[in-house]
Amino acid sequence: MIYDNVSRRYHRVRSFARTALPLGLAAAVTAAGLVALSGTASAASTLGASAAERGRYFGAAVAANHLGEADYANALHTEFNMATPENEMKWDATEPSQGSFNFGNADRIVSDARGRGNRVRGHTLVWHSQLPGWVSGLSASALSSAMNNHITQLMTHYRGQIYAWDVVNEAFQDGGSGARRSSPFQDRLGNGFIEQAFRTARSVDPNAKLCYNDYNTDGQNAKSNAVFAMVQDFKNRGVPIDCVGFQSHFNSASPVPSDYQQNLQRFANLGVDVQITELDIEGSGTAQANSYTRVVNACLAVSRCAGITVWGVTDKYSWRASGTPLVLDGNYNKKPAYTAVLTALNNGTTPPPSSTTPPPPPPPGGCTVSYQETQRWPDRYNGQVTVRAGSTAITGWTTTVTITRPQQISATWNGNPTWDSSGNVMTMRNNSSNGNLAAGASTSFGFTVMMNGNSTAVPRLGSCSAS
Ligand code: G2I
Repeated sequence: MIYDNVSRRYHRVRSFARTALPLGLAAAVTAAGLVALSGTASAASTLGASAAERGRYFGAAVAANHLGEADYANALHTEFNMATPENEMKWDATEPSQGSFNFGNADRIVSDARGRGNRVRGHTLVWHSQLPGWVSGLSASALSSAMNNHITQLMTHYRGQIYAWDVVNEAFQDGGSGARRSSPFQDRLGNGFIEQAFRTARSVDPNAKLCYNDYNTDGQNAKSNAVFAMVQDFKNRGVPIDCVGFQSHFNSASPVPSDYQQNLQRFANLGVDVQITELDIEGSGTAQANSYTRVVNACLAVSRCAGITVWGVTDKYSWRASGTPLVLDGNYNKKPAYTAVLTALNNGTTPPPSSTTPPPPPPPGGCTVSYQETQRWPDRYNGQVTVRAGSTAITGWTTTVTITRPQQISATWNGNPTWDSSGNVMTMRNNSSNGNLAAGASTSFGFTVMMNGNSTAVPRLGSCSAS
């Protein structure tokens, strides 16, 4: 696997190198590839790395049957730091007959992502589509139990491994009515099925974010107003909901709405995260690129926009392949849309250090490390460790960062991380371009920590060893 390995220092541009890593080491590398141009803007070289530096993720829908294709896996592993199983967690795949669960394909996607320190979105627990026939044949009370059991089995199997679940998907009708969509759940259990699903989900995995996900809700309209009213009601009554997913499937008949950002913001103002969950935009060239730019800029402008997932790695396997809606073409080449996304991400404001306290004076020889938090969101923060050489030059450094559970490191940049078996201790060593430090010179690496309910614990640094 190839990844871009670049050092990052405020106010100083450093050299850029492409490095091939042995598989075991590469597997421990999360989004990588950053180069700094200044203290506030930096030019990362992959989508995931650039998003991570801004406290966000950039993910892709993943199909298990393509993981064995080298080009697919390379593109996935290089560019993206969040994975959503495209079909493998759906009801027809996971519980094709009642009480008999299949997790094989979904497990492959989860372990592929988690093995690289990447996050996973669970998609989806309760949806009218890709629903096996047996579900539609149940009575109301049997369906209620079956729904609770399905949620419980999936969320138990993946407990602690899923960043956010699409608990309920597409429960509202298109058009101007704002009504609920007819489905076995709606028709037998009534409006309360959504609340029931969210309450059940929270009881099974209290650390996973629980999302409502839908399409044609990307701008303000009757459908998004209906979802908005539901989320507002849930927040008022204490029904557990943490996030709203905006699928964002766009084409000429359904372009990026002019009020896209405002719509994301009004949901965020209800006290939920917003996530762009299934982005694709049919088209090509500059027009497509410009639409992608608008979506990325909208997310970056909304502080509770946690990240963006595109609905596939390559046009080749898109559900709308003929519309070439993704950022890599059918041969995994970067399209203008890719460049537009990366540029928009890189132009986003890099959080400034929250404190200007200088690191302690360097000892003779060796190196020192100091920590500062650089930005905080409701659910996560970015930390930065400055590594400074002592009075003699060094050619490499290693230190450790220990986090307190349930906090979890979800992304890193500007170093080579490995984890102990508990996952609590990250050993970070220099990458190929930031190990050489002149006497007294410094470099830095960074990471994102998901707080998972613990907002007070601070990462602890080990000592710095130099070579
Ligand atoms: O339709 C686009 C998306 C809308 N939001 C919810 C998403 O879950 C949905 O994803 C699509 C997948 O991208 C398709 O891959 O959902 C479709 C089904 O509703 C998926 O298509 C299905 C085909 O219909 C099946 O024939 C096929 O067996 O994919 C299956 C697996 O390849």
